[in-house]
Amino acid sequence: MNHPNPAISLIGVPTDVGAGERGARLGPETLRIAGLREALAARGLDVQDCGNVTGPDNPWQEPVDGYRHLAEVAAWNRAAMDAVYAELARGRMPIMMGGDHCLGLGSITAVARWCREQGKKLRVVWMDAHTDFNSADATPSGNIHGMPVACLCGIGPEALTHLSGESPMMAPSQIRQVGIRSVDEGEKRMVRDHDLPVYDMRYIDEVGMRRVMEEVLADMDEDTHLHVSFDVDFLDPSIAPGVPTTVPGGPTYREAQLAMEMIHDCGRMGSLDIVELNPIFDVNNKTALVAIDLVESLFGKSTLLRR
Ligand code: 6HN
Ligand code: MN
Ligand code: MN
Ligand code: MN
Repeated sequence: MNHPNPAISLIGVPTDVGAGERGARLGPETLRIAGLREALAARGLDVQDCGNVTGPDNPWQEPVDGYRHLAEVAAWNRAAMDAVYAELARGRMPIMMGGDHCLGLGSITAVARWCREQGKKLRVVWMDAHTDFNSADATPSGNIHGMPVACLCGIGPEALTHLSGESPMMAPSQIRQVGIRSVDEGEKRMVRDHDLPVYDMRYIDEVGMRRVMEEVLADMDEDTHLHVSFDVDFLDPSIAPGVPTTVPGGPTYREAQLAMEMIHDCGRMGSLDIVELNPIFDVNNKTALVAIDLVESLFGKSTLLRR
C-alpha cells in the first residue's frame, strides 16, 4: 500500500500480559484521550477508530518453563492478528494501538501473510531500546514482550511461532532495528548467531541518525510493504518516561523526528504499531503526546512545505 493518503484504521489492543508491569492495557485509551485520531484527521486523512479487540485478563502469574502468560499472550495475539488482517483486506492501513510489544507478533504475522498473498516484499523497521529477540533459555524475565522478533523468525513456542499456521513469518534479514541499547546476555548470542540487523545507539552516535535511516530505508522498491513497529521506549526517557522499561541514552526528540520524517518521505509505510505506552509511569500524559507528535511526522507533518 503506497498511497499518499491512506485510509487509516485504529485498532486498540488493551493488554499487558506480555509485560513485567501492568498498565500498557491502558495504552489505547490513553492515545485516544491524547487525540491520536484527531491529529491524523487534521492532516486530511480518513481515520476510523475500530474500537478495541478483546482477550483474557492478565492473570499476573510467574513464568512457567520460561514463558509468562503463554496462553493469554497467544490469545491476544490471535485477536490482534485477525483485526489487523481484516483492515488490510479492507484496503486500509492498520495502526495497532497496544498494549505491550508481545503484540508485534500478531500484528506482523497478519502483515506478513497479507504481503505473501499480494506478492509484496515485507520490510520491518523495529524502533526500540530492546531487540525483543529472547528465547525461553535466554530471557531473564520470562516476559514475552522481550520475544516477538524471535517468534516471527520461527524461534519460540509453537503457540506463538505458528499463530497463522505457517512459520517462520519472516527472516531476520527483513528487519531493521533502530535505537537499540539494551540486549540481554543470552540474547546477544541469538542476535549474533541469526545476523539480526541492529542499528544500535553507538552506531547512531557515530554516524548520526540521518545516515542510519538512509541505510535502514535502502533497497525498497514499489513492491515493498514497510511495517513500522514503534515501541515508545525507543525514545530517551527524558522525553518519554511513560513506559515500564526505560533505558537511558535513547534518541533525542529531534533524532526521533528525523527518523519519522525520513520514513514518511520513503513513501512505503503500510502499517504501524504503537506499543508499550503505559500511563501509570507517565507524567501528565507527556509520553502519549510526544508519541502522537512523532506519528504525525510519520504521516507527513513537517516544519515547512516541501516539494
Ligand atoms: N519491550 N530484554 C528484557 C526482557 O525482559 O526480555 C526487556 C524486554 C522489553 C520488551 O520493551 O518491548
Ligand atoms: Mn519492544
Ligand atoms: Mn522496548
Ligand atoms: Mn518497554
